[in-house]
Amino acid sequence: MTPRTQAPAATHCPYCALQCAMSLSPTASGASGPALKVAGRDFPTNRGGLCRKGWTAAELLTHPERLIEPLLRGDDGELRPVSWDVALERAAAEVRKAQAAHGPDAVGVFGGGGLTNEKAYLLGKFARLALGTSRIDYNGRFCMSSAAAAGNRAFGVDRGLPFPVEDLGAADTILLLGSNVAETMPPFVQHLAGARAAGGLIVVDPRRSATAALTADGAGTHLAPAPHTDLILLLGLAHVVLNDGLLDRSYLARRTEGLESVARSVAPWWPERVQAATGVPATLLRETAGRLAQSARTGSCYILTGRGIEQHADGTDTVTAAINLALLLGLPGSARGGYGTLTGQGNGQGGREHGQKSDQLPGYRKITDAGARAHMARVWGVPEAAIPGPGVPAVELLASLGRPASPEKPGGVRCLFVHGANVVVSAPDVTAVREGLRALDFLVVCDFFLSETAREADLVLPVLQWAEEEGTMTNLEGRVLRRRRAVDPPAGARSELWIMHRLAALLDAPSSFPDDPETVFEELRLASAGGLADYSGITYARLDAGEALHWPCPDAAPGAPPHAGTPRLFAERFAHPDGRARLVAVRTPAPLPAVPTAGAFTLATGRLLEHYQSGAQTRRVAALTAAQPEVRLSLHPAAAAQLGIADGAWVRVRRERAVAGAGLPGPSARPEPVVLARAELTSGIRPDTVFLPFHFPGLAAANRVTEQRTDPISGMPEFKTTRVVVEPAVVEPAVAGPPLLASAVPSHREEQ
Ligand SMILES: Nc1nc2c(c(=O)[nH]1)N[C@H]1C(S)=C(S)[C@@H](COP(=O)(O)OP(=O)(O)OC[C@H]3O[C@@H](n4cnc5c(=O)[nH]c(N)nc54)[C@H](O)[C@@H]3O)O[C@H]1N2
Ligand SMILES: Nc1nc2c(c(=O)[nH]1)N[C@H]1C(S)=C(S)[C@@H](COP(=O)(O)OP(=O)(O)OC[C@H]3O[C@@H](n4cnc5c(=O)[nH]c(N)nc54)[C@H](O)[C@@H]3O)O[C@H]1N2
Ligand code: SF4
Ligand SMILES: [Mo]
Repeated sequence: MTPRTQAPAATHCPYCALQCAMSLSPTASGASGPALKVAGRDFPTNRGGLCRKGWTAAELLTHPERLIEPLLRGDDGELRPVSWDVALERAAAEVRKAQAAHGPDAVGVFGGGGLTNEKAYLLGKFARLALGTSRIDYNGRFCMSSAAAAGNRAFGVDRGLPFPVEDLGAADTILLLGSNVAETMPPFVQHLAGARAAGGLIVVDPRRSATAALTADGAGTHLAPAPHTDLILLLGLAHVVLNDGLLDRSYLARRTEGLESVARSVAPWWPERVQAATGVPATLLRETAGRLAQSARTGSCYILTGRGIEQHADGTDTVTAAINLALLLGLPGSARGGYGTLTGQGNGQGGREHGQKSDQLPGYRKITDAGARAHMARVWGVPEAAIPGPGVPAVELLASLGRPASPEKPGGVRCLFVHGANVVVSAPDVTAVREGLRALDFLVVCDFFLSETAREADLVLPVLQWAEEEGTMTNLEGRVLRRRRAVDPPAGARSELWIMHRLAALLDAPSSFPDDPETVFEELRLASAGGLADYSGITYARLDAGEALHWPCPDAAPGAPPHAGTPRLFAERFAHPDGRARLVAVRTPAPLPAVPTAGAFTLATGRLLEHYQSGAQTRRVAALTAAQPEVRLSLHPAAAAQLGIADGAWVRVRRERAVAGAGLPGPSARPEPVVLARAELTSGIRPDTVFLPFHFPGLAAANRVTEQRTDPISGMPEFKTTRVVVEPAVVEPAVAGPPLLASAVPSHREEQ
């Protein structure tokens, strides 16, 4: 690793969507080569602050497990180094073979919300034009799809925060639903200071999370509904607002459609009935609605959502209910507050705009829209018919891997390219996902570490890390930022733009695939021009000059001053053709069945401060792994006592229905997978609920028990509510490596 210059590079953290600003400066050589020193940099989202993941991010640049040459699986099953020429020629040959035998859609692409805008854009183009497949989707489907669908439905556009983060400082009330920012975006907590000082931070979480704990000492209120009852809670709050006349009638008349149907739909949800369904006391519900309305009238009030209420099979409707409440209070687009969702991945916002989604073309255009197709055909210089139609969302794509054609279903993907996702840990029902990957004819994984998914690959291509590449990212407020190269990459690694450039040439692609980030961005500008997410007025030069540019930022007419970007959307109008927002009445969910047996719980999953996502990166940072070495199941002491489970004891967690014998075992009659974890007793969780972080692989993977059930509108999997049974487990300590379950169980194949 060679530092580019002695001057610090002004860049942003590689991990989450807060995109904290940092500077990287070279230091004296360490044991594994020259290292970079990380320092926080002043910026509106982080104001110089970083979390532990950010502080340690540069360690991974010189990590001994870093991939530095392409690896190809031999006939003996071993991955061995090969040259780039051999690697790429093989990949191209496998593409041709799969498509000759099974048609263009036999090749698939799985992208990621951590990719730069340039990579995300080129990956969508690569799938459609170089591979000619419709089968592309990405891990953002697991992340932002419900909030995006709800935002599009209500506002006609999906930008996570339609206002700058710093606006939250003025709030005296913030309702934070299913978000644990104290662990998932620690520097964000400073933006809650105003609301906390006013006693108005209201956190909705079935756990007393680190964020819920911020409401202590008069700073606010923690509401702990049963998991998956947020929709009812929100209907109840809307009921009180309507019933007590707390709505903003003039705003609703001027700026919205749909009040009557929403009023009808919330009428049956009076507070006592909501209390019975959610466990939140009716008095607290009335107080909360009153406080929200009071500050919407006289102060400043925001409603924010996170994955806790979004990652459900009715996540789109739940977010819609949150937006309905915000609209009833007159907040979106007003100077007195707003609604927003807290985007998760580093480029979770940009990654969902440029064509990685199965139904999307760049500029947040619909792939089924004739005008959008004609526009993209012009930009790409191809006939419109060369652009495939819509593909399928991520869970369906993964379920199709290796599937032979049948009278009911077309054949599935036989050759898959993965760019920036570790689905063997992070997708729902990982046992089925692993089976799908093994049923493929050929799997190509681009990564800089041998992630659990890369371990399954036939070909692993080593790519660049954040501090080694140029590009742009779009943060949670829709602001476009520059990622800057601070060090030279290891000799054997290549940029993904270069990989696509080379493969496109080998596949005789009909359009150009530049490998220079700025050239790709210039094309992205043209592609996005006139779309909802319009970047055409943004240039590297403007970003490098320090301009704060939030999309939409259209290119100015010749001679006119450049567009200043749009930090605040909706001030004048919403993005629907008539300018009005839509209130949408939502269906009420069927109540969860009552807990029938001892040991049955609702499993919620989520995150720990120290680990990022599948843990492919943070489990390789010594300080982070030392702080959180293994998976722990949070369990209430009263529930633990009933089951005879002590703090620190091993437990196994399995899907409830497998025990009850209802339905499963599944297609291969394999034993139902279980998760093995140590119990961590805490009174900070409801006695009917348990919690697992999803950062760990093998038997510790929470997603062994989650299911492939998805939201019908967004395709979002149900990550946050799984009915499980928890039992004490007998564990044999392994000689080396993770422990093994002594009593029966693990599934049919090696799982570590
Ligand atoms: N440390 C760390 N930070 C991260 C990430 C990471 O992996 N690690 N990932 C980034 C990404 S991609 C994302 S998407 C964000 C996610 O950020 P968050 O949305 O804050 O993260 P989660 O922990 O998934 O879920 C938040 C909370 O939802 C609660 N919850 C679970 N089920 C329910 C429910 O039914 N109702 C309600 N009201 N709450 C529920 C959980 O108890 C949890 O405290 O974080 C980003 N930042
Ligand atoms: N049970 C449960 N499951 C969940 C969630 C949950 O709350 N509960 N949350 C879901 C959410 S919100 C998300 S976002 C997903 C995320 O889940 P994943 O997609 O698994 O996320 P990461 O662990 O970030 O995986 C990214 C992989 O790509 C690599 N990588 C990083 N940057 C790049 C790059 O620029 N190019 C390439 N080629 N590779 C790169 C990393 O080394 C890593 O191996 O997990 C989802 N899964
Ligand atoms: S909060 Fe997110 S962006 Fe900021 S340092 Fe931590 S991981 Fe990085
Ligand atoms: Mo996410």
